[in-house]
Amino acid sequence: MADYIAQAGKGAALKDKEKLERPRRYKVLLLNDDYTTMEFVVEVLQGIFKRTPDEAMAIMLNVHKNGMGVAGVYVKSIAETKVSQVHKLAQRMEFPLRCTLEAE
Ligand code: TYC
Repeated sequence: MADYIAQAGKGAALKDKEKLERPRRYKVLLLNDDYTTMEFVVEVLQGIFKRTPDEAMAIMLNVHKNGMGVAGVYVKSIAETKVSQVHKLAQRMEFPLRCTLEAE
């Protein structure tokens, strides 16, 4: 086979492989503080992260005890949107709740 055809074949194979790679996932972490109410955190976990009431309670208590915990894992754009939604809602309610992203 001509060299240029073999090269083109390799190039195409590489690009296809890249396209098939699983997109990177990001953990959305909730941080504990002394002022945000437990009730608000549970509401955030249900409303924004679509957790069941039981899951939301367990995640909130884990953050309360250990200082930090995972609210959910998403592709980057969704994770960034969730962080911004949490901050907007917390700001509106005047709670200092913080949340951040961490690559998985
Ligand atoms: N520590 C808070 C309290 O005792 C509750 C809380 C839990 C706050 C989780 C933030 O991410 C958080 N009221």
